[in-house]
Amino acid sequence: MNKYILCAVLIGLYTAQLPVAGQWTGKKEKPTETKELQYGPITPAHRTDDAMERFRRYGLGQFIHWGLYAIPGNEWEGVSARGGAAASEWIRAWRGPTAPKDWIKTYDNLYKQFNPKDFDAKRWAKQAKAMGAKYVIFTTKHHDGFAMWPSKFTEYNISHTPYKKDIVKEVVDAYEAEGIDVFLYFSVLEWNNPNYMSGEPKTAEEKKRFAKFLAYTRNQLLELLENYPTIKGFWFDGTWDRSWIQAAEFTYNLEKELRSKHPGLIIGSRFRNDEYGKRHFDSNGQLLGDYEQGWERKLPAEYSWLDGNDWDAVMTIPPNGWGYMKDWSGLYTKDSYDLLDMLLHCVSMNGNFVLNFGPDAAGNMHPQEDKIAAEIGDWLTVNQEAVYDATHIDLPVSQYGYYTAKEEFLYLTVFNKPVNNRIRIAIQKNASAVPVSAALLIANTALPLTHSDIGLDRDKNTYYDIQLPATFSTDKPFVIKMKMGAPKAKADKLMDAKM
Ligand code: FHN
Repeated sequence: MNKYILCAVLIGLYTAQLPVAGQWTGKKEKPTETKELQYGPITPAHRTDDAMERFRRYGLGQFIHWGLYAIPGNEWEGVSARGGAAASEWIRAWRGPTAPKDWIKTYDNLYKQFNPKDFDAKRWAKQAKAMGAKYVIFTTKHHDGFAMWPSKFTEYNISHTPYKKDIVKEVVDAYEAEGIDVFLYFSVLEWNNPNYMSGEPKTAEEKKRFAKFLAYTRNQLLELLENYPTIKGFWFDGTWDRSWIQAAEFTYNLEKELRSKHPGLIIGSRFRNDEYGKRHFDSNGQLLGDYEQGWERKLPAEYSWLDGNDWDAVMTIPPNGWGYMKDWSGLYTKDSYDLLDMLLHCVSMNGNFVLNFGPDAAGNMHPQEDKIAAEIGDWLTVNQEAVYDATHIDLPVSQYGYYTAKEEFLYLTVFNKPVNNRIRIAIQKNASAVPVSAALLIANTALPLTHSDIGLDRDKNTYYDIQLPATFSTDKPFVIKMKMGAPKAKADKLMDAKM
């Protein structure tokens, strides 16, 4: 099999496990019939408790993928795994002509050299704080099964490395000391666990083995809640295999148990499925979990696609690859402008944007990640009012950027400044609140605002023009802050042409 076909196969394998396309590339199809479900949602689709209200206000999160895969950094002895492994944190699954001889054996012994000499969780947490992250999702265990905490349920854990110390605890303590909430990423599937299987257990022996795996998974999750009781939630992954899907009764009861042990725990829609195998949304189209957890390296094009659900979108800076990659050459790597656009895109649709960092084996972020963290932090320092605690507002979509709203204020974060420096705001003609004043947030300078009834035939909107200074120019997104108030007396109804 030549490497291009192999690559296509690997990418296919990697992407095949992603949520069903229809769920994330358009409005959700509503089932035509209602089924009586035993293993449907456990929590209401729109929780109103403090923990969930806090989740809604996060805006920006940090994802950290860190584990043994940081040691190879997507290559080995000078040979790139690009094309041989689907992603850097998937490097254990490196196959084909470029894969090193006895690679799996080599990989499964990497723990013996894991000793991040530069690791300083406090440094990471301070960087995340300065960036403006309000929560962090940290990989306790990825698909390779290596536990970054001293688990009692597997020897394959951090205490058996030269580093020895409990990395999960260090991260939890450091981030919470900075006021950043911690969520724990947990991969259900484990490539190297003899009791794991991707297919449905059929024989008595397979059923016995997989039952052991399910018990092990439950033990580790209860252990994480016991060891780190201050965490706010789990970010589950690796739940797409038939073996897990057929265990709907077990996963339903496990979710109930986790929630009972940790009131307020937040669990996304990727954890489990109903008894018909429906993931993320049950057979009746109801959200399974507290928020939509399928927006991975993709964003909803329209607010209506979300059906009012809470959601997060997780994003890599390189095109793909969540774990450390030494070599970013030849790849389009997103800059802070791209990522701020995605952040405002998410917040304008009531979602959280979670930016991924993949530290190297020594415990350092990639230099490009350091640069982007600082640039995002600088921008948010000045413009954070338009992001944090801001929500979606039902207005005609702006061609200039993204609307967010908070109390009596409307914010427009402009990414596309018109050549005439005139920002035209379309407001529904029957709106109860319209812009009554406008200012440039960055300098708090008032801007001229005029009501422009353009007279578009039968237009259901009216327009408010905000004029930026003719000399205004910037290479960064900027925010126009508008105070909203009751519309003034309507202009006389202009005659429409008799068609
Ligand atoms: O297979 C994983 C992948 O390695 C990575 O952890 C992403 C992050 O959301 N989740 C899975 C792919 O959907």
